[in-house]
Amino acid sequence: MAKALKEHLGGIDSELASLILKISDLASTISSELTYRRGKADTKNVFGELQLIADKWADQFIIDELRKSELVKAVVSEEQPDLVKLNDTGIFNITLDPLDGSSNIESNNLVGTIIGIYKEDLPTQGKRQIAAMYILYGPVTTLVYTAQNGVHEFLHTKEGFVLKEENITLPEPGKLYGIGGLRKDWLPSFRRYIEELELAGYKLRYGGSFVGDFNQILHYGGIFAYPALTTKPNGKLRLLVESNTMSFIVEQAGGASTNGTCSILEVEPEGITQRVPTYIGNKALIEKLEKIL
Ligand code: P6P
Repeated sequence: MAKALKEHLGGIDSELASLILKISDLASTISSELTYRRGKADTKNVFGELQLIADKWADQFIIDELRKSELVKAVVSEEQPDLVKLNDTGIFNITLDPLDGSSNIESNNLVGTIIGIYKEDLPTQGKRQIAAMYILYGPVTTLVYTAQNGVHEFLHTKEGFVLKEENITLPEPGKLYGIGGLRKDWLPSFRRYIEELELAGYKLRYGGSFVGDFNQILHYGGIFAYPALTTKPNGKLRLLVESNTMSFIVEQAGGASTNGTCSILEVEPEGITQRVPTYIGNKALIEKLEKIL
């Protein structure tokens, strides 16, 4: 019988384990509600992006459930304009992208929930995370987490989340590349770097959701990037609620991240809405890219 998530979490701090388990309990409700929470809301998020009904519902649902847990002090969410205070006696601070890639809901492509867990008050550097996780709503629902104990993946079954793979490391040298933005807007040096990967036989996999595209890199190796663009020097991805979480996971899986000059986890946030050029994947690919950029 494959190990249950609760058993796997037995080796970490008990309050952190309780929080991760509490979050994992939300997965089946979120996944099933995607069937019904469809269409556009009539509001925009702090990034000026049109919110979907599912974005707003998932955001409120997760925040309400975290509040009930009494484990969480505050949340920074992609769908909230400011930090949301939950419990003064809470232990953890959370970064949250409730439904990353939600524009994929209409076309039934991958979406997911991205969560970073801190004890430090937010905003703070990504290296201060004590755990990071995501839930991926796809053909099946999976959960990936690290509590600085390696990266582990669980499959949602009728019996709950059971271990699918533990201590995941990025396969070398990797097979895939997935790059956001328009090719014409990539920096020339970056475009040449990608053309070299193409000549070396790397295959394009880009699905419009960071969490889904990252999950492919975790399993098959390669590089994902939402790069600096000539039109958007900081790219598109949000430092706190997207890039820091995935960078923490990839570095725990033997990979690397960079904003072009240093690990994304080292970037000192200037505020909760900061975007960051995001390059993430096999260490050798990231090191080579940093030299070029
Ligand atoms: P584009 C989703 O909105 C997101 O923030 C990431 O999940 C994804 O990688 C990116 O934006 C997709 O952006 O410009 O390709 O639609």
